[in-house]
Amino acid sequence: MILEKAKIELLRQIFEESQRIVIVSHTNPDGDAMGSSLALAEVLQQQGHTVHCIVPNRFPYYMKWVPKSNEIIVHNADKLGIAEAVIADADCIVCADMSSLSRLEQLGDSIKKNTKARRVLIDHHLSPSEEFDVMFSFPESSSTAFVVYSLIVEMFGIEAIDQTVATQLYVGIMTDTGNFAFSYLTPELFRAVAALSETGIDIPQIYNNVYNSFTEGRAKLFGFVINRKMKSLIKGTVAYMSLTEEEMRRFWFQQGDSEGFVNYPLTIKKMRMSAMFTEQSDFIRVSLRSRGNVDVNEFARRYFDGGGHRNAAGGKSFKSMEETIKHYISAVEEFHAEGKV
Ligand SMILES: [Mn+2]
Repeated sequence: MILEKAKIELLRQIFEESQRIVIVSHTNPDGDAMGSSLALAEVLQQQGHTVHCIVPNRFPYYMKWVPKSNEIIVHNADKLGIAEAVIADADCIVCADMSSLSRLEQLGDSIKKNTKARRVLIDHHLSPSEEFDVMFSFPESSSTAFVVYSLIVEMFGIEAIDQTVATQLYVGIMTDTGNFAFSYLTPELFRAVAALSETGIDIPQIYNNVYNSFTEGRAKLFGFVINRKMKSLIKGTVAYMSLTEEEMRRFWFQQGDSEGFVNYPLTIKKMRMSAMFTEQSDFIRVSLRSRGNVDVNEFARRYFDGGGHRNAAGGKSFKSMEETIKHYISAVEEFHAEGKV
């Protein structure tokens, strides 16, 4: 990862001039959103700043063990208005693991109201928007946590990474790489992981805390989705699954329970692309995954007003589940006709 000297100096200057720093991350925060935000917050606090982390909505229950996650302010559950107050007061706002303020909905509007705060982007999604004073956007990085690791080492030295920070960063790297199975597994990444491991973090325990900590309802829901809801198209090379609110209630659904389901069809050898449609209160969340050259970032942009990475992207649909699936099927056929899947 090449960090431009001039940009590092600018970031250093922004931080030096900012007593109150707010770090925000995306809706439905995942391990990388939490890990990268918390690690940066921890190091900036060590440096004497007042730092708050804010996410738009709750993170999954199996992430509650992450050190300092209890200090994250959840905007839509923040009855006292603490998030709004710290945003209004902030000298600097860092957006971590997201490429645009529009991904934050109302929280994004509150940020835009604070016109004096400098805005920093630290991210690895494609196509960042131009609303930042300084951007560290690395689509070729496996995770934002790895970008944060590199920035911390460059600005504050490896000594700034204690066990707490190392655990937080490892959660981000582990979850966004699918436990070191997805793209961008560079030697440089493994050197970073080696440095994290030097701090004495308990890697098998971190794995267990994240991947072996679900409820029985989640296991049964998973079986139901794969057995009853998975359908395939284009000679079994494209899959899709859907979950309605009624189905989720039947399995005592808790936020985060369907996380990762979309990856499962790709365990089938000839599968090239997979989609999961999850009903939310006012829209359908679309999650997309693919293998190799099949570009679901392009697919999400074209058909579902979304985006992300080449092999992992997402979007939204404001139609009914039935209409959404119809739209998906015709989109897949068009994509297939163009030789893209
Ligand atoms: Mn990420």
